Amino acid sequence: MTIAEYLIRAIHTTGTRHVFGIQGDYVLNFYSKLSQSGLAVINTCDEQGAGFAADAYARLTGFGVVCVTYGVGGLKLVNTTAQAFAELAPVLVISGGPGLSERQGDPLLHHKVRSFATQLNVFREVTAAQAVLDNPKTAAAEIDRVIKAMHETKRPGYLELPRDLVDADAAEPGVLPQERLATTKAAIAEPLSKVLEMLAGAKSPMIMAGVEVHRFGVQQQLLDLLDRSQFPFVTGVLGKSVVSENHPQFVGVYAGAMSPDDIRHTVEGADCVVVIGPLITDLSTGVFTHQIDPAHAIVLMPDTLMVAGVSYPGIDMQEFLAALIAALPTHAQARQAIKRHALPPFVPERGKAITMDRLMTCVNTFLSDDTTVIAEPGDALFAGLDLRVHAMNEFLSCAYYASLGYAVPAAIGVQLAAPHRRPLVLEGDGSFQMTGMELSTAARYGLSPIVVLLNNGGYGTFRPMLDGAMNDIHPWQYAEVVRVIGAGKGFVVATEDELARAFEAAMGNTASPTLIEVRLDKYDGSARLKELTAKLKRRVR
Ligand SMILES: Cc1ncc(C[n+]2csc(CCOP(=O)(O)OP(=O)(O)O)c2C)c(N)n1
Ligand SMILES: [Mg+2]
Repeated sequence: MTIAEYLIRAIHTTGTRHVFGIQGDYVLNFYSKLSQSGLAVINTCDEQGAGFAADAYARLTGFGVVCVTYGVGGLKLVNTTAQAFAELAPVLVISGGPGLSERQGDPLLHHKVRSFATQLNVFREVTAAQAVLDNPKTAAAEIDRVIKAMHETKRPGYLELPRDLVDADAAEPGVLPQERLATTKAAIAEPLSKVLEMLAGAKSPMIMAGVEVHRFGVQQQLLDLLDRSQFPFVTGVLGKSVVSENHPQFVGVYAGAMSPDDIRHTVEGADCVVVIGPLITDLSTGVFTHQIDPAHAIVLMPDTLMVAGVSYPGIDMQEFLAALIAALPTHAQARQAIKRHALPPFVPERGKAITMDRLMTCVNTFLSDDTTVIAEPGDALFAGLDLRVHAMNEFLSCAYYASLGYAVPAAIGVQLAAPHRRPLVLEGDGSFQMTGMELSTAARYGLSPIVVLLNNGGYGTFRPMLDGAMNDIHPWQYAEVVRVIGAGKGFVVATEDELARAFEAAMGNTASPTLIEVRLDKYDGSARLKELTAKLKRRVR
């Protein structure tokens, strides 16, 4: 088996069926093998689009692959890979590279930067494991090592394949070291009894679920815990939709002072909070305004448990949850009334100008069991937090690293990973100008995302912080983009009734992309965004 064949087989083993990217001469031979391998190669307009698409694919399926050429392609993936690292999306970056024979004498080959190791060195910072497959004897083992590290850490990996080794024979890999040791029962017993004691004494306990519930595959355990305890629960921003938001115990998304009052009161008034898999970041807590007293908190992280401020390192989240569910007394009925935060129904008012808050109310009514919302940083994300998505993993956002340009490419990854789903992109005009051309990729592969483009004339997020011409952008005729692409439907709406009609048409168009440009006031913003920007304002000056 050649190195290329081994690598392709390894990709197949992960369950991945699509590879995103753009070729170049350093990866051309490998690309041709990829295209004959039964894996679907998805050519995006730009490498960043491929990286974001693979990231969304990985968030849904557990593994994504992006394949590019050396330097000009690879280095464009640094940002998307950094995001995948920060937000736990296992994306394998495969880069072609100059052949080993070409590297002799350190010549100035095209796409080289400082040395032939530059790209590898850059990727060391943003991946969990890396390898240059420059030795046929170890290449297969190196591929296995990188993929194993990705599965364990849920973070990206990097493989560079010199072009003259694509067809080299790969030696069979040795056996990899065994999985990390599971924690023993003894380690769990003491913290478990403390946790049970805290929960038994609590009058208003609740659960807060974070993104790691999804990444580390404990969604079913969360559901079992909810069922057993009957506690109300909220999610964090990144954890939105870790389980269905139609769950009867779901209250809403908690983000510190950036939360509606009812959600805040439920969380901050609780006398015991079980926090599972949180990423406590500035943007997800209204700049660290969350108020969960560590003395009343039980915090489960993938390999550490905190009980009332005492840390128990080395405890496996999955194992502890299983023990907790088994030991917790069953509560057939909720001990407390669930006060669920809900958006009102949307009855469009004819001729009335649209606001962000009303837009979200409208979007909410159009969500179906198959809709997957991808909300871009900016007000699209913050206003979108109160949407009630129907099923698990139906709200995607890069709410921590927060790179603009994610949403349209991510929609491609979502619909290829789950063809029955309908991606609904919520994004700003500024963001759309970064990677909106990937709608062309969606059209090429027969996908049908709906893009709701919030046109507020530029970088609205910053206007309350520091206004000026730097927040303005060139006004495009956004709905005309579908004509340039030669596929899809475009709408421009400014009033509530126009919006409702455009949405109905969009839902009916399952054959191609739909773009709805929503004209908003330059200074309009959701309540959540206003709260966040007021806090951020103090930090920018
Ligand atoms: C790649 C990238 N560049 C810059 C930023 C900084 N940034 C955050 S929000 C924002 C404005 C986004 O404008 P738009 O997409 O129109 O959304 P709005 O703020 O108007 O809701 C910018 C430039 C970023 N997060 N990511
Ligand atoms: Mg904008």
